[in-house]
Amino acid sequence: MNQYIDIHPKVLDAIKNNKPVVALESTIISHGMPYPKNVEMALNVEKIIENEGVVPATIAILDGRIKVGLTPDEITKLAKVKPVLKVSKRDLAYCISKKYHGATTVSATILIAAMVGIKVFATGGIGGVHRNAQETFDISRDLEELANENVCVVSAGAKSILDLGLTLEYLETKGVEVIGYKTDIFPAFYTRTSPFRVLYNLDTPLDIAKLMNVKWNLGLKGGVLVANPIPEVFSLEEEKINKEIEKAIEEANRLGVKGKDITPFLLDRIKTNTQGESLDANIQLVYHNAKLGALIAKSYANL
Ligand code: PSU
Ligand code: MN
Repeated sequence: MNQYIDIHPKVLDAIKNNKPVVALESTIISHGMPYPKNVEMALNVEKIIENEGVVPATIAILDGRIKVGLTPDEITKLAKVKPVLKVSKRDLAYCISKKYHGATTVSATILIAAMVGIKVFATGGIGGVHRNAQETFDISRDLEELANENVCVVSAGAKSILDLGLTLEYLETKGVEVIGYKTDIFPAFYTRTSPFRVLYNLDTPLDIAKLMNVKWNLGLKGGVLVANPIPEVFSLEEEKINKEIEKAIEEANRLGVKGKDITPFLLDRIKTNTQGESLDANIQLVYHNAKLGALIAKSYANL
């Protein structure tokens, strides 16, 4: 395998023997949630996947080594230690060459999953086209990697800190299927609905696995985005959360927050201003996606 990558023995065994594996990102741990809830979340997500008989593989960079599959101690270290770089494709070679710690975003996690042959990746929400991207050019690298690599990403849609309409248009341009899991509506992370529809509503993990199989057997390069709405009981009130999002964006603009700092800044502000309500919703939707990711990985491995 690649000279910069260490694969956990359990993960390696699964990859070699076509057993199901679900990749997990680490920016959500180090930049998306505060300590100690981040550790609790990351360890629980792995358990949820294991309970389905699937191997979890949290991906991160420790001392300049790409780790595919972390031990609980390594997860705890990543959640606590500072500094940890937020690593997207642009940051990967720098982080490794300097032997720094790095937390992989959706984009870098997709890249690494594809390098080692993991087909399914579960996360919370993806990055996308930011509001006002017409001026800032701020379009997440996550969308490029979704376009380029053969990995199925399970998300709860995208947050309305982004321009959801433009994000969906961009995915269409790049040829990425957006699958609503038991829904016709693109979910907006904290809420089950948004003003946007999805074209394809699939209601079993097997149907999703079949689509992945056809796509890649055809030689069509690129990912599949599964949008799995947050469970009703954990979803937030649309008007209220959208107001908080607007407020946080205004503050970011006032303070001149830009580039890779903007998503973590907005998440933190929204969490504080909702007294942690948004964080609890975020954690629950990640659990929900981990479970679905595990089911899709199993179905795909059995095809
Ligand atoms: N959305 C969340 N939590 C997160 C992220 C997004 O609710 O932690 C992270 C993911 O790692 C995603 C990244 O890939 O933010 C996108 O960052 P940017 O907008 O800078 O591309
Ligand atoms: Mn950006």
